[in-house]
Amino acid sequence: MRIVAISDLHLGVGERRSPNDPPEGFLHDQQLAGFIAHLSPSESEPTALLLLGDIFELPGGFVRGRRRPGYLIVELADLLERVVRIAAAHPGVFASLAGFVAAGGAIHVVPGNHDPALAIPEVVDGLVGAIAAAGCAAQAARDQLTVYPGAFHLPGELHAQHGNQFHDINAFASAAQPSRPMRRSGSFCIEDPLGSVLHRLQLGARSWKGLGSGLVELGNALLAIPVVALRSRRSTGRSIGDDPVQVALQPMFVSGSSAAVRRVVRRTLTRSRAAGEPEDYMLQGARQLDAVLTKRNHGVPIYLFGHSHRAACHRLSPNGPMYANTGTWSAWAPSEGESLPYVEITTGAEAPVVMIRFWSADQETVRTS
Ligand SMILES: [Mn+2]
Repeated sequence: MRIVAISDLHLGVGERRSPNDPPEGFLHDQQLAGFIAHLSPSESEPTALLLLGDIFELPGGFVRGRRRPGYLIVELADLLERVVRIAAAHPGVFASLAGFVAAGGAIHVVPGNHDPALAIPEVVDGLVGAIAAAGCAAQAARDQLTVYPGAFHLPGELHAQHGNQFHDINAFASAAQPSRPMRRSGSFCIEDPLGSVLHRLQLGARSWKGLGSGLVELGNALLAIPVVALRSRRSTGRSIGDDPVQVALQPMFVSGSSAAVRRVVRRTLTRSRAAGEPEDYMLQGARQLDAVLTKRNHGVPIYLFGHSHRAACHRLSPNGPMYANTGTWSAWAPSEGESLPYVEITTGAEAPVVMIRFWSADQETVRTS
């Protein structure tokens, strides 16, 4: 079985039409459509496409909604409308997904911190509908698209999750279910990690016009800090049981929130994005996760993440398991340079194989690093 993984596309609603729209982060529609068309699954080579988080700009991320500190409150109708608008802004991508489904391919989706609303079944229905509308049978889309709550785990072969659980400012207290229905029907309460509050704060601070809303966001951020800190402390004390996915989703791999707040202040003062990142958090998190899973006999030879936007493929330690990262196809790449990365995993052989590759519109020049 071949698993092809990409992440962090940050597909938005296209050009910003209102301040409530997140900025569009994806400019490679043609390349992505060509890439997905090229995957063409066959009986001799069954292929699954693994979409490893932050594929869509659905709340959290940059998207506005009503708020209470530490949470976003979003109407289901607005979420569904946003799915439709994202599909309309990226017709080639959705048509290629429909083509992939029609050819018998399976699509596995793991939500990230920019699309936690994918944990809501009605939103998944909306996504299925948008793919079907782009050119495949609704039943096929429903049967072949699966959303996994927080992580995709193949025992003995592969563990894949978005990776925000290792990132103190972007970790969810309950990553398997960051969205909860509100008592008032039709709206959902979604965890709003500090990182997304701060993104909005930065966007607001860029213009005088945005200053008013920036101040509101600042107040919100300050109120959210103790809520987020308390939330993650509570979830850390919770008994985690033995299920490898539940174990992997605990925000136990991140340090306390005071270090995060100090970094964020430094980042705001120096206006340097890099100043906001804890060092090597993804590798540290992956090593700790491997240690915890191995102790429980759930260790795997391949750990796969996204979120950092840095494509990678190497061993976690000499003779240790492999660490791979899908990087990003969005405009928010950490540097110019290598682009359009994907990770290919072959399972079912004696030992699963993982490699990072870079897509070029001219498929002849696809190369392996
Ligand atoms: Mn992310």
